[in-house]
Amino acid sequence: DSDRQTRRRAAVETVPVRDHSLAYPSILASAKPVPFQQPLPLLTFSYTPDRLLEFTDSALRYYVEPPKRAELRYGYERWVRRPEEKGRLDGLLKAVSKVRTRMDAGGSDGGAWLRDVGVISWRGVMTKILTAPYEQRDGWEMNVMEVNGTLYLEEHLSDARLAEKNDIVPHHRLQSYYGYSFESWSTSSKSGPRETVEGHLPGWGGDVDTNVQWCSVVKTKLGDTRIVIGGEVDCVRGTFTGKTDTFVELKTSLAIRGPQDEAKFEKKLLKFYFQSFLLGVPEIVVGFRTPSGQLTTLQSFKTIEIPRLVRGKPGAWDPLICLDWGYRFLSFLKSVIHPRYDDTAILVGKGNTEEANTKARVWRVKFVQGSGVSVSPLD
Ligand code: 0WD
Ligand code: CA
Repeated sequence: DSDRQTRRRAAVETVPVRDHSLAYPSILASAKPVPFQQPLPLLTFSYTPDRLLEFTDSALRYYVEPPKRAELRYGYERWVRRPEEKGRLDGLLKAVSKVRTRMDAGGSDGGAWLRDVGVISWRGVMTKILTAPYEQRDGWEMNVMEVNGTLYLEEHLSDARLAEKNDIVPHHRLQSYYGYSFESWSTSSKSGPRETVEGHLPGWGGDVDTNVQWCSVVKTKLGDTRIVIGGEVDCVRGTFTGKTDTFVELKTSLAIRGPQDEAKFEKKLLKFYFQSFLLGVPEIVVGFRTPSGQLTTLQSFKTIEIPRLVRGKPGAWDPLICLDWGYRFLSFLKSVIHPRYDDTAILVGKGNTEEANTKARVWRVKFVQGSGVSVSPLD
């Protein structure tokens, strides 16, 4: 039982992130470059307006140039808004199981590859983990399940937090609509020149329904850890090649009017960068807007060039710090959570390791901004 006690103690230990975010120059020197493998797509799927998951590309959109000075407020009253949900893994698990069936049927060793996956998660969760060293504003919590050596990470939103997110002030609600509206102005359901949507302003791609999403599932590797990530892809440029090379991420941001705005934008680029990097999205198109939602300019960024753009600037960040931190974070999780087979038996009070080994256990990870993460078992 001393083993068990040791683990309980380890489980509440905090790994400080403070050093990463505050002692920036010294960390620069000490961060080890952790390799991140180019993400390879496994499959794509769509959510329908009824929020049904189907293995089609029905929700795939094509990039088109938005009209000059487009009004992002357009269509706000007709927005079909998906209520905030808990960020459960169900959809991703469905997709992973589909990948497994396809691979087994195809006779490749892909099934074996999947059995050796260390982490399965939505992209949004991985973005939160990797950008934590620079996060000064928001904390987060996640649930971690361990099944046969694979860690399943999902965001944890308390009921109170969820209610809060669903009850945002109208002003913020409108701002988040601007992002979706920009997607409508900048995409079309067919490739080629945009078709006019009946009864709407020219260039409008159709009313916003946030139930509808096109998602991609990729496999990648951080250091020696194999990771499967799923996430939403806004559109493709030209055609969908089956690879990630034509994926485009769309963003809106307030037009930059001075050095302070610029520094703020460069900070935002950290999240833009990792969000796209994690799915292998090579291009990010940013629509700059006025405070009242009129599009002013467009700027396209090559994802891989973003770190160089911010280097040495006031809002500077270094992706190597994030990857190094991400690797340490996952190693820490594994060291706390991964029971050796015989330990699992002790923990669940069973002699039969086979049986014990298939029992999922849930852990709660808490990240406190500027401080660090802690992990504890959920009993
Ligand atoms: O509701 C939640 N809290 C979560 C939902 C947490 C985690 C995942 N999800 C769902 C997503 O809606 C999606 O179906 O999981 C799937 C994959 O999401 P992801 O790609 O991992 O999500 P993320 O990278 O955080 O966000 C990608 C886009 C956002 O684009 P911008 O450009 O704003 O980053 O997904 C959309 C949004 O367009 N999105 C949402 N839309 C409506 N409600 C939400 C939400 N809660 N979260 C993300
Ligand atoms: Ca987007």
